[in-house]
Amino acid sequence: MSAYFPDVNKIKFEGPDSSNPLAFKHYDAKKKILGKTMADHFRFSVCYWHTFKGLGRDPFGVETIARAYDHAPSPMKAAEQTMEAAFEFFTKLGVDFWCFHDRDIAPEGSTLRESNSNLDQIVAHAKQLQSDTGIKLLWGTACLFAHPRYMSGASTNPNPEVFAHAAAQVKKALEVTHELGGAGYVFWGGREGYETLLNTNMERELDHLAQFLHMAVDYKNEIGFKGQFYIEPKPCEPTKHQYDFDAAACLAFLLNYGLENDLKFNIEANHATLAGHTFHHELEFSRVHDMLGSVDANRGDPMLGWDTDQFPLDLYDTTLCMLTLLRGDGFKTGGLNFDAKVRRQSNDPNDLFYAHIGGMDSFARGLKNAAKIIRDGRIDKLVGERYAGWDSAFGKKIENGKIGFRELEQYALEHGEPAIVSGQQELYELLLNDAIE
Ligand code: XLS
Ligand code: CA
Ligand code: CA
Repeated sequence: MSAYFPDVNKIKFEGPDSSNPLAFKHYDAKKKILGKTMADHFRFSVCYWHTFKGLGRDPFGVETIARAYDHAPSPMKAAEQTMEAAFEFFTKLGVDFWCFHDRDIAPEGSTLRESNSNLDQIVAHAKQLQSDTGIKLLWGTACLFAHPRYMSGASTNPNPEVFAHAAAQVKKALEVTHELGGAGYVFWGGREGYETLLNTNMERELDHLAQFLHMAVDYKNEIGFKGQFYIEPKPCEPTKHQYDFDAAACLAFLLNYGLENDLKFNIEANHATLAGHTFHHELEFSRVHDMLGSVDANRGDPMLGWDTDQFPLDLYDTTLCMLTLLRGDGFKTGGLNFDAKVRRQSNDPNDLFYAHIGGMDSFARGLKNAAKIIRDGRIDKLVGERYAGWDSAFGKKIENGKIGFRELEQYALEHGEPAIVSGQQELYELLLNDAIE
């Protein structure tokens, strides 16, 4: 298996002093950090859509990237070759997982039946490659946003026939994800939102979105698929106001419709920043609500402000992300999927390796830094001291609901002005900088 990336051998860990760009300097799969191997901490995954199907098209220009696996007499042959190229890439890079949308891996046919049969054929091929290589599926999903039928949404479409088509597509996507032993399934509502109040019945659309997810849960149980369901927040792009805006909006939606035990979150870094949050804010919000399931790693460009899906390199970001994950005891079913794409001017196949190696090394550094912060303990100690009042008998009484406004008024009258204490943000920042390597 060495057809599509002939210049690259298996990527090895060579340590921080290596000058070889096709080697890991920090990601050492078997190295243990805080009792767990790096591979188990990250459960790194490569996404099919950007890495193999993203060919550099943008609103101003056509594709700039030509891949050898696309040279084929038919779209199905190209799909087969792409799958082979993908598994060659996963193996050489040394990741354990991959992710896909149904329409990334097999071309849409002229009927739903034909699309399903295309998918079955490619899935059989993928299953064989999974068993040959030991690489596993982190999650599958359905593309419910590219075809014109979904221009006004999939499950939130004004037309129930479109709802039916989307249901049929998700039914099949669940079946093939199950067939491939997927550890999860993602719902990202690309066009589930609205542009204007004028033509939109928001109440019905939200109800339909929830109904659709309930049906998916029922079908999951019916076929015995044990993978975790995730909902992936994103505020905008392509829809102006998406119903799954951010983690808080998703939580409110799930609670409102009784779905909170059936889905967790797949948090994407660039979606957090588009929502006006930091990546670590969204992760921490999810963690404290026990909703953190999986991560789509990437970064935006602060100068551009749209969904640029660049590979993550910011060590502050990766450190704080790993700190949240470590505090939450890490991934269970989820993993760290690179939902990131090379720039359209990076049209050499080797660029795909540089991109992923850079991302994996950045997260490996983030993990080492986060472990250092935890071992060092100074930040945790300071936070403990900052909230120590809540551990006192008085603080406990409030937390345990033992006293109310009357008693609190009495306390305030007796004790006078509370001390005004520094939040010491600069000290924390200095300690963070001490850890960054
Ligand atoms: C798009 C989303 C999408 C989901 C899967 O912005 O990131 O790729 O991860 O449909
Ligand atoms: Ca994503
Ligand atoms: Ca994105």
